[in-house]
Amino acid sequence: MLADKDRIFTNVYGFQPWNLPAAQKRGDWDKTKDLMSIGQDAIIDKIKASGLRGRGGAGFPTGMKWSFMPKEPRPDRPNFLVINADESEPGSCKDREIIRHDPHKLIEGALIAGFAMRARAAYIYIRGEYIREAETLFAAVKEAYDAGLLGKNACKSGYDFDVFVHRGAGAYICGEETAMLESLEGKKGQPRLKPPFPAGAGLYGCPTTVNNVESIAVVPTILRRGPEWFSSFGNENNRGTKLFQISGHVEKPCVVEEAMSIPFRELIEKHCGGIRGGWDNLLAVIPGGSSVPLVPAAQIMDCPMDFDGLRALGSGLGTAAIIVMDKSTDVVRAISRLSYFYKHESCGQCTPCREGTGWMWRVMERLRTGDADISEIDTLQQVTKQVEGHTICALGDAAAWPIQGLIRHFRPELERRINERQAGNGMQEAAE
Ligand code: L3W
Ligand code: SF4
Repeated sequence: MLADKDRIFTNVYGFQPWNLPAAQKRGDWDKTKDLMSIGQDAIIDKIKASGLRGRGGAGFPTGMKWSFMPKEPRPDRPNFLVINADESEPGSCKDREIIRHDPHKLIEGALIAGFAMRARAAYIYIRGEYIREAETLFAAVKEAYDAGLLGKNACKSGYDFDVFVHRGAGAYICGEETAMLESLEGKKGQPRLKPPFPAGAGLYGCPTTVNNVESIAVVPTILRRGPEWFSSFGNENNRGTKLFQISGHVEKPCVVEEAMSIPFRELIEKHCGGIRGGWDNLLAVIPGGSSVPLVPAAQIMDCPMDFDGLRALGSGLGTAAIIVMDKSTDVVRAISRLSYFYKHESCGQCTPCREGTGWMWRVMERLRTGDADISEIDTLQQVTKQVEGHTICALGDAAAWPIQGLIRHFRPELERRINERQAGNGMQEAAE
């Protein structure tokens, strides 16, 4: 189990105030100027050496992403940092805890990361439903300005840096990085085709890096304690500590910071008091937020909870939002409900996603009630393959993968429902 001394988010449960004096007592904003004084490229090298991979779902190496930014930005084309706080993935609730209770880790991280990539400013795009959290963030940013930590000559570093907080308006798709840029520009939040990636043409057409809240909030601690310390946790290519969010049928749902690669069973035993009704009662787990396929109980027990361990099981770490389902779960209904979510949140600009998500949801509903033909299971599988990889953004994949996982692991359950329904219909016809 991760020792208390190795936790980055020491106030994640809000036992202490979030405000600047309390944050400074916890070590935030301590000699930030010294951290910056090693220079921009040295900071990027340290983040590369730490092995930090993006915490927003895709796991892209953070230091490498920063290195894509121009080293000599033109005055009329400044670099920008955009921080993705549009946490809307079903099951995800970690960035909320950081913003609620440790906002200064994020703001200090924004300054250091922004400086490293020669950004003029950071925009924090926060989910519209996070009303209290946005209030906290606005207040924390103001504290930082008032104390001279942001703005002109931030932290007396000689570097000018602004942080703007921007509230979303309740669209899941604005969490997709290029839809977020559109939304920040005041347009309808619809994803752009990539390439160009944001580092080439991002906010207002300027070089931009989009990072998740957790990715930025861990940066000051990595620099203070050293990249070797961070990379001492987790398996190769899956380094560091990580906020896991565990919901569903465990005794004690929670958000907890643990070492990356902790085995599933250990994580649940140590922090959640086990599975409701005991381990034999576990049915399946969605390990990374609703966008990744579920994994049946028998496969996940000893799996290292990291990018590669879960990929080997045909799933993914995603945002590390672990949704635990015991045997009382109607798993077909659960996945059908997720299908409805993606249909509802599709921005509608590309046909496979706009038409496919609705189509997949309607078949899922028929499978839920058993009113489908048995051949529709294969047809549904084929349609998910036609959506996956054929859309502008990852929402199409995210809608397809949970269904693929269901068919892969629970086909007998789908067939049982259809057969029982048909047998029931047959008996009714015979009685008539
Ligand atoms: C420059 C290249 N930049 C890639 C950058 C790219 C992006 C990052 C990762 O989706 C996933 C998605 C959700 N030159 C580059 C490059 N980049 N190649 O690297 O890119 P990508 O396309 O792999 O992923 P993405 O579009 O950022 C993120 C999944 O996460 N997810 C849900 C997330 C939900 C939240 C939330 O609620 N807060 O984050 C869960 O699994 O489905 O697959 O920055 O520009 N050659
Ligand atoms: Fe919009 Fe869906 Fe296409 Fe993404 S995949 S751009 S959400 S229609």
